[in-house]
Formats: sequence, C-alpha cells, structure tokens
Amino acid sequence: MRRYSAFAIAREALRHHTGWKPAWAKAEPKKRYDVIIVGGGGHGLATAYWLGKNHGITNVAVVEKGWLGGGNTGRNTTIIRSNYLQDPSAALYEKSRSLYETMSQDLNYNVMFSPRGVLMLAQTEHEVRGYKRTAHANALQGIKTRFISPREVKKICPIMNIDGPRYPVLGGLWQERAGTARHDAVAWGYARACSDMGMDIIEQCEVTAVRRDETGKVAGIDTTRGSIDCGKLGIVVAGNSGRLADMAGFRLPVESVPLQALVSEPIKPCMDIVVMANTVHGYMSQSDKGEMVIGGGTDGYNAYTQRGSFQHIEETVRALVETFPMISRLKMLRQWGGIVDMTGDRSPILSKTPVENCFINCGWGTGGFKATPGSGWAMAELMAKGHAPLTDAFGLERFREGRFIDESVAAGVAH
Ligand code: FAD
Ligand code: PYC
Repeated sequence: MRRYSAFAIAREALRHHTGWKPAWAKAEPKKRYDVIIVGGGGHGLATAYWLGKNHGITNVAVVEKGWLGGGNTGRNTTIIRSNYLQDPSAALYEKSRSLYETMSQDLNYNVMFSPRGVLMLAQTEHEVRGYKRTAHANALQGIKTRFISPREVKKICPIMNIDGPRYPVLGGLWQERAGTARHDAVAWGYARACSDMGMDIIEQCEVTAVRRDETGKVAGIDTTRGSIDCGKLGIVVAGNSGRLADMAGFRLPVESVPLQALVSEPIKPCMDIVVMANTVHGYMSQSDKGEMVIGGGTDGYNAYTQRGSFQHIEETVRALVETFPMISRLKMLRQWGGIVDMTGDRSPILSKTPVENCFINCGWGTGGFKATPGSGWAMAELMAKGHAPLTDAFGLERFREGRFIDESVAAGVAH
C-alpha cells in the first residue's frame, strides 16, 4: 500500500508538486482477463477491490465508458445509513455502513466519512407508525436507531420549524452513526488500491457487445477499444443495466429514471446532521464547504439524461421550505442529475444471470452510495465462489417467485 510521509509532502510543496504519481495507472486493454467488471463507479471498483483482497483474484479489468465515478457515484448526495426494514437489507446495508467506519484506514485514502447522524422525519401518523416499526426491527437486527420526539428533533436540528401548518414534525427515526462521506474519494481510493494490486483500470472504453461461446457461456466483450476475452463478467452499470443486459441476452425488471440534486451558495455552519423529509420528497445536509446539499424525489418519467431542470428546483425547495424556512433566503448555485435503476420492491439485484459466468449488480435506485463497500464485498464473494449468504435474497429469481424485499419506506425519496 502506498504511503506518503510528511517529508514527501513537504518535498512536493518545495518542487511545485511535480513529483506526484497518478493514483492509478492508465491501462491499455489486454487480450484476456480472468474477470472483467463493466462500470467504473463505486460498486464496480469495490467489487474488483474485494476480488483481489479477499479472494486473491487480481487478473481483473474494470472497464469504464467515461471517467471513474462520473456516473451516479460522483453525482449522489452522499448519505450513508442502514435503517432498513427487512432482515436481508438491514444486514447488507449495515455491513456496508460498518465498512465505511474504517474505509479511510483500510484504503489509506481519506474518504472523509462523517458519522454526523441521519434523521428521517415523521410528518404524518402513517410515518410515525412506519418508523416506530423500523426502529423495533432495527433493534432486533442489531442496528442502532431510535424513534425520537419532536422536542428531541428540535434540539438536534434547531434551524427546523417543527410546527408547520401542513406537515408538522411528529418525531423522527434517528441513526446516530449514519452520515456522509466524500463520494468521488470512495471511487478514487478503491481505484488506487486495485491498481496497486496489478488490476487494469481502463477508462474511456465503452462496452458495445457481450460475446458468448457456442455453449452460451460468457466469452468476452467488444468495446470502443477492441475486443477483450474473459472468464467471468460482472455488469455493474446502474442506470445502464438494462442496456448491458440486453447486450448479454437477458431482461431485467428495472426502470431507468433521472434523480436530481442541487447545492446552494456556501453559508456559515448551521446544520450538523442530515435530514430526510420523505413525505414531502426533500432532504438536506450541509457540506464541509458550507453549501446546503438538497435533493428530492425522482423525475416522473424514464430517461437517460443526466441533467437538472428548473421544475425540480421549484418542487424540492417548495417541499422543504415549511420545515426549513431559512432556505427561502438561499441562492442556489448548481444542479445536476443522475440515472438511477429502480426495481419494483426498491431493493437491489446481486445475482447470477441466465448467462453462465455473467453476474449482475444493479437496482440500487436512489440509495446505492451507502451500500458501495458492502455491495462490492458481497458481489466479489458471489463471483468468486458462486454463492454468498449476503446476496442470497437479492437474486433475480425473486421477481419470478414473488419473494419481494419491500423497502419502499426505507428507500425514502423514492418511495
Ligand atoms: P455508477 O456510479 O453510475 O457507475 C456505473 C458506471 O458504469 C458509470 O460510471 C457508467 O459510465 C458506466 N457504464 C455504463 N454503461 C457502460 C458501458 N456500456 N461500458 C462501460 N461503462 C459503462 N445513494 C445513497 O446511498 N445516498 C444518497 O444520498 C444518494 N443520493 C443520490 C443523489 C442523486 C442525485 C443520485 C443520482 C443518486 C443518489 N444515490 C444515493 C444513489 C447512488 O448514487 C447510486 O445508487 C450509486 O452511486 C450507484 O453506484 P454504481 O457504482 O452502481 O453506479
Ligand atoms: O438513500 O439515503 C438515501 C438517499 C438520500 C438521498 C438520496 N438517496
């Protein structure tokens, strides 16, 4: 693992930073790899990382059509929590949250994990019942959350108006060790670790076809930088999952929809937790730079455009202003969109596919950043051994067999 001493940092300052090495090597595609991962977002890179670290599989390429983290990984609002209702999801998201606790040390890369606490507001009687139920389930699952009163809400977030006429705050589901991390640092930290293990990170390389041999097994991929053979293929492309599955010859029960977010001008520190208000479709936190990071629900149509719209700013700010009157005085700086892959039960797919040696990791929808390390850990297990206890419930067959993992409440903004 690469380490930089204080001396090295001082030396670079003196020689105008001309000696730093790139964090990961720019690789040319080889003819063949044991494993190819399509998608250089957090989940694809984390899968490659755990394949090397836990299973000793390092003849691996991560193939990315744009730049690392340029998909949803670099576009999300960085919320990390594990307050899910169903046992399989709680196990997976809590595994992930716990891996975030030590990620900076494990990767020797500062991902700025900040367990500042995440609060999901209850603003209807229905939500009060729902979140109390989740708190009880979490207690049985060993996840520390609790339902708190309006008075406690006001104490931990004083800028909030809890007495709004339309949506008063009736309490909230509070997870103290939930929080945020710097999203692109997660991608960069994994990429550096993969590159150090001898894996190839190949950017600007779009997969255009998936090849199969005469028995139907995966044989390789065609890309804008030539054909590459592989033993196993992992498809980890979020909003583009339907397209890749189509290339491989199977169908997925996912829809691709835009999800937008925006940030305000930087202001003085005023809020040191993350608040989600799911009834009204809005959430907010404050970045280390002082910007208010704001998001809402998904756009109401399928699309592949990663853009923001004025309509979304208006809808989201209108949703939040009753509870956060201060945002009426904020100037908004910029907005953007990502394409999220939604399943009907709002739970992910980590699965073998009808094509032998082809695996899929998708369906994280609006909530996969928090799952990045655990998803990679579990996907690597699945690809290396052919099965993984953490992924058992998340197979594609659940849609055929009706074994849904309903997380519409926990999905929050996407319920
Ligand atoms: P991505 O990061 O999208 O990576 C997939 C990669 O595949 C992309 O880089 C893409 O370029 C590449 N690719 C696609 N097609 C091809 C091809 N043909 N060939 C090669 N490469 C290809 N989650 C949370 O947990 N908390 C949040 O607060 C949160 N907020 C969000 C806010 C917004 C606005 C958005 C859009 C999402 C949010 N999410 C959040 C969801 C989260 O961002 C995603 O679930 C997660 O980042 C998915 O990671 P990934 O690695 O699977 O996908
Ligand atoms: O899953 O916590 C989440 C989330 C918040 C905003 C978008 N997704």
